[in-house]
Amino acid sequence: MPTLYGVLGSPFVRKAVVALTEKGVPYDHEPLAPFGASPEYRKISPLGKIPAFRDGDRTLADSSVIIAYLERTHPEPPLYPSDPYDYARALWFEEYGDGGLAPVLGTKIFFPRVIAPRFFNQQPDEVAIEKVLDEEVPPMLDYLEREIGGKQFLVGNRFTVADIGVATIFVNFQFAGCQVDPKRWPKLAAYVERIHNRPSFKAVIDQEKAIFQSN
Ligand SMILES: N[C@@H](CCC(=O)N[C@@H](CS)C(=O)NCC(=O)O)C(=O)O
Repeated sequence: MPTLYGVLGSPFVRKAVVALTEKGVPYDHEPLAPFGASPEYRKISPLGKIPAFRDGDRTLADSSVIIAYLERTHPEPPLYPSDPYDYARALWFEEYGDGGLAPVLGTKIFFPRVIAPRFFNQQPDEVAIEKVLDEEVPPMLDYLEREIGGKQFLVGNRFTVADIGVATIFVNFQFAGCQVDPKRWPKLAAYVERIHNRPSFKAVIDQEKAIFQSN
């Protein structure tokens, strides 16, 4: 059975968990914490980041890479569109989640509010966080509101890696006590709720709630 390395709570570990669940792949979970990765772990994940993945003697790092591998080893149900443009757009939204949303909603809001007090004994700078919420977050939510429009999914009328990559960050946003204001961004708010209610997302979110919403 393959092994997924990385603690729950990470938006990137969650991406891999959702993909594994959607594809019905059984796996062992090694809840390895990030930061201060051992030399042994760096052999699998050279940047020391989570998630990483082991499948027999094959090892991989990076959530996007892991999902791309799973798509080839377990093609059903597909998580990437077959149309070339839709395929590229799905990759774009995954990248928008990883490289656009995560550094803001994850690193600047979830990390200082949830992880730093809990694990590093540091209190959040709420003034800085409110500034991020006022200035950096709204243009991102405006963009996604426009992109979702009247659609159920971001790309190609079905659940894809685009939805995994974008919706995962909003789990951390919510654990940080934030929400997508349904009055200002009604389509995005409904979309996030819909994707988070899929069985694959819901199962991992329920496990994470037990960690992050307990005292
Ligand atoms: N592009 C990577 C990002 C992974 C990542 O940044 N993971 C964070 C935890 S959420 C991490 O391991 N940080 C530890 C570090 O940067 O040393 C992916 O998609 O897997």
